[in-house]
Amino acid sequence: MTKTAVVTGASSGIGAATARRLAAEGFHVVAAARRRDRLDKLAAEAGAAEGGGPGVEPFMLDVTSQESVDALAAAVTRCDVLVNNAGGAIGMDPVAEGDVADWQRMYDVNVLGSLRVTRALLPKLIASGDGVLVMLTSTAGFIAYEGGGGYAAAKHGQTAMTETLRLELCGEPVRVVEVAPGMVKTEEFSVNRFGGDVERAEKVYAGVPDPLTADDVADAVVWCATRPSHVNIDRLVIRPRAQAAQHKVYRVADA
Ligand code: 8X3
Repeated sequence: MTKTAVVTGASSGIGAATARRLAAEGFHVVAAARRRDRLDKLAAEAGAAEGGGPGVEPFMLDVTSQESVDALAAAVTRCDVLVNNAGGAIGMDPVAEGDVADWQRMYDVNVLGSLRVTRALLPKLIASGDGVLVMLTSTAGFIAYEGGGGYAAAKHGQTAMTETLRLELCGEPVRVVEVAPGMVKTEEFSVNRFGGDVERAEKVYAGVPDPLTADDVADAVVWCATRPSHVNIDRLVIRPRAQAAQHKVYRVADA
């Protein structure tokens, strides 16, 4: 029987890379995100699923809409792996000037989005008899940094939710895994954070020899999700070698 994995935020970055890798591992991957054109491209490249077989099945999903998440739950008949990846940052305002709407949006996508999808698919993860829930958080889920207040608050919330869920599910056949990346250079994360300002986004990675790629993180996610059934990777922190700690980043001087 082909196992089914649901990946949210699958239209780009870590989500798309994870969907690709899970499909390559033989999963039926429900690649869920808002942008249908990108999902179709992903399915064409990674191999479109036929019926419930291996490959990618695109599904249009907005994790901030309960109606949309309900439609996902109705469409997915089986769920062995859930990757709550949809999320993101908006802005770098200091707390003193924190934009309430931006903070609400970050909480809605990162925390409540994960809650909506988890609630919707948890019965199927349990029914699978060997479910794995992977929560994509961030090192911002346990470390604060200047300008990161709203994002760190949301990611701390998501981390707390993950730990709580693991406690509450103890005894059920579901593993709860947190993957917390540090500096990852993806096509959209920083560009979205800075409202489309590509130049400002590039400065985040200026001179850093090798930030992580989406595929590096996807590799870690798939590794966690494919350990033997009794092995729960509680939290995997993954950073580039050039980032020894949140504020300790090696940069080549003249970059
Ligand atoms: C992304 C890591 O350092 O930009 O989740 O908050 S950081």
